[in-house]
Amino acid sequence: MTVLAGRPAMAQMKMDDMPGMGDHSGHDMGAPPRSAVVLPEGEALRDLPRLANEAATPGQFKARLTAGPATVRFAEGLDTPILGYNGMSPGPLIEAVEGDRVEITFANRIPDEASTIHWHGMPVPADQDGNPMDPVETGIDRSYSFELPEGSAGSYWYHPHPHGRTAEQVYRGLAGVFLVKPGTDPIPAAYGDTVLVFTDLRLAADGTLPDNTMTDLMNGRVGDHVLVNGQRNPALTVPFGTKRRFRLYNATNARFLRLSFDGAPMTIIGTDGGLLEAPVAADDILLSPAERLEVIVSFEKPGPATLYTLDYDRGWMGAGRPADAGLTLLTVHVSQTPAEPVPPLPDRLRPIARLGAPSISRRFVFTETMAMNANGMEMGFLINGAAFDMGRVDIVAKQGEVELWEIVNEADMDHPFHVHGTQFQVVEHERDGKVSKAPYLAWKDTVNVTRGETVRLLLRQDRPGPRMYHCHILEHEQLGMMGIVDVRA
Ligand SMILES: [Cu+2]
Repeated sequence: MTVLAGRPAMAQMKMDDMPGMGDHSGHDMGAPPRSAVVLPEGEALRDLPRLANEAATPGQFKARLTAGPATVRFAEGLDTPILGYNGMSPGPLIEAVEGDRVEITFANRIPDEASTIHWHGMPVPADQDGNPMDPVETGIDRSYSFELPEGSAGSYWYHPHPHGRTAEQVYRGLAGVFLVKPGTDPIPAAYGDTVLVFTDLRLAADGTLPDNTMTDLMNGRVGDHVLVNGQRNPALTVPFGTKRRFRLYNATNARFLRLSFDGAPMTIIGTDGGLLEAPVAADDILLSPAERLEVIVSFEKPGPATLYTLDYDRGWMGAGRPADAGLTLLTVHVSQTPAEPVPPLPDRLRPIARLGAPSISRRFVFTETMAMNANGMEMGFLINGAAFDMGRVDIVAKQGEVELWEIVNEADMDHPFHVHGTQFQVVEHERDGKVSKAPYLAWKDTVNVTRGETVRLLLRQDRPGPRMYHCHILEHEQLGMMGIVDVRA
């Protein structure tokens, strides 16, 4: 971290402006208080409710999503006010098929706040992508419409992206899954298709969601309870010999999840933008905020198999680094009953065309700055020395041209990098002069850039218009770590 003296901060926080920094006790410069609220565990894993398709015509998906206040009961006897889509968090699961025409009417019923819906990772036109430049004011309905091109099947999601309020609206509950299915799926249907969405809950003793503290703004908000589909350590029962397809979503603001299944081998079959070319065995996986992975888990022996977290040091400012390791997120009870025989996983899943030689290369340097002055602490999360400015185009790109982007992390924390409007291919990582190739060819929209690391990726924007690129620790995005690429025909 660079310490600046007397320089105007690009993203300024003054302690007396901050929620919880003034009069009430319990919030201070240090770690947020860890709540003693106990959440029930071991309930049956719930399927995410689906958003019903109201279209009568095949090939169309039409529905309505209303964002607004809702109440949920995470713990016995405590009502928690949240924000939900159609009254729920995670929001309803949207499932559409490649080639579908999608029209979703968004009704913003969040009191006194603008919002948007950003279709994270999806190939939608720039003016349909819920940019901060296109706010939907409270009380207003707007329609988002787009087509899902052939080849776009993947594990996408949706969440708000309003200027300055994304982090808060997401931790208050606004995020949902958007699955795009292919016409024909190479993964055997007998493996099922189970979505696991990870969110991160901090619950005060009175059941409310506390405001962000200074620690949250520096590190990103990390809660007390990692939830799976809104539940704490839910349970699933399967016959032994089951192979199950899981889609893992990190929908937290800022929690890095290094995960493993104990006693059940895991095979990666897909990333953010859909299937890999071939399956890849993995002992453990890292899901940084906003990333997704598809895995096949083989439950080969009877008994419990748990999905749990391993330690991962993503760089932490100040006190209160949360304990990352040893959290049980999901418990699978593998029964003595043998499963019906299932087809094997195919050796080849689909071809991925490698993006060709880039016509231009660009460099994005991530830094953090901090300064103390008479007004309080000023922090900046910057890209190429600048904080986000909605009125500024940072770079101009040409539609349809392959570009090489070099993301350089000169900061003290990992920053997961995300670009809107397209999927990219990671080429290599460089650290201390040592270059390592990406382990497999894949379509991704979010990649973690560890501190001190450089990630090189190839991307092509096929649709014109302004697109955001930013750190997906949402508090960092809010404090300036975002830019605009204007794609021109
Ligand atoms: Cu960041």
